[in-house]
Amino acid sequence: MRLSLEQIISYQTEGYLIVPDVLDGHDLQPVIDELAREIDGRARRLFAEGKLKALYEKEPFERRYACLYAECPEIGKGLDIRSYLGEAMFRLLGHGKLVDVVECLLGSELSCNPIQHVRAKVPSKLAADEPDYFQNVPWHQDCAVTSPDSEASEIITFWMPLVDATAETGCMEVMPRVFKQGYVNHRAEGGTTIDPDKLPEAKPVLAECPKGGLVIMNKYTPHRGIGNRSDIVRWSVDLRYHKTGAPSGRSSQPSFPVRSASEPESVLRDAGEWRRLWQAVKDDQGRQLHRV
Ligand SMILES: O=C(O)CCC(=O)C(=O)O
Ligand SMILES: [Fe+2]
Repeated sequence: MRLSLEQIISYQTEGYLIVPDVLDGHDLQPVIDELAREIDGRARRLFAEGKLKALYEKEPFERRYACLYAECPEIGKGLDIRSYLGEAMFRLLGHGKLVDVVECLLGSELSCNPIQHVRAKVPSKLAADEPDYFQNVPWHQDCAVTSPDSEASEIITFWMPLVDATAETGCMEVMPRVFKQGYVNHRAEGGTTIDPDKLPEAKPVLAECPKGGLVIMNKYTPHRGIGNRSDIVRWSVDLRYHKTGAPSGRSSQPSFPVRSASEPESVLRDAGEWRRLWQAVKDDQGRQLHRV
């Protein structure tokens, strides 16, 4: 799929764009199956340790993690793309249908940025007493978690839900047009978030997005995740892309080419190599590169 001129202009004017039907169920199923296996493995370990009373094997993907989490929040400890480094997830990062959309905004020399997450936002009623800012993300701009040497880099966020993201399941809210102001001061307390007295006054827009769609955001667009009032887990993946060679904002973590018109053979197709690149990174380096 290519973005239309209207969509490109809308992205450039508003600082975000919602694009439905980029991927179909068939494209997403390998990632969902891989996540389901990861959750199953975690559940079996916790069950063996006596921390879970049941495995909830009959529950569908959208529900099982919530059932497990309700009994044992440890199921989600450290759960992210870089912790399990799945082959299907690697294929999604460079998926042709996704990269075609990226190309419409950034040209044909493209790298996948190392800031990449999978999030399992559980129903709010199950949320632990301790706030979890990875699941319930407060107002921020994505540039706040990049190093300042990437200020001039266009790093675009591609957020995609693995279930329908609605006001009920806990989609994002975005502030349109505000990106033109550039970086707004953030603070680390309360999850990397915009200083409350600096919060722009723009009226937020609900960024509902069906499964298979994308929410694309400028790195200066303020956004947050709203609460999950449903009974299902709001699974989502958020990725970022930048032009190959531009500072990624995470120089100590692996970026890799996903498209190149000038050197097609430079595109990384080997999931094993991607894993090795991540395994060579020390654990806490990403956090140190945040601005606050
Ligand atoms: O998934 C969410 O609710 C927020 C994610 C986010 O902030 C991002 O993808 O940049
Ligand atoms: Fe974000």
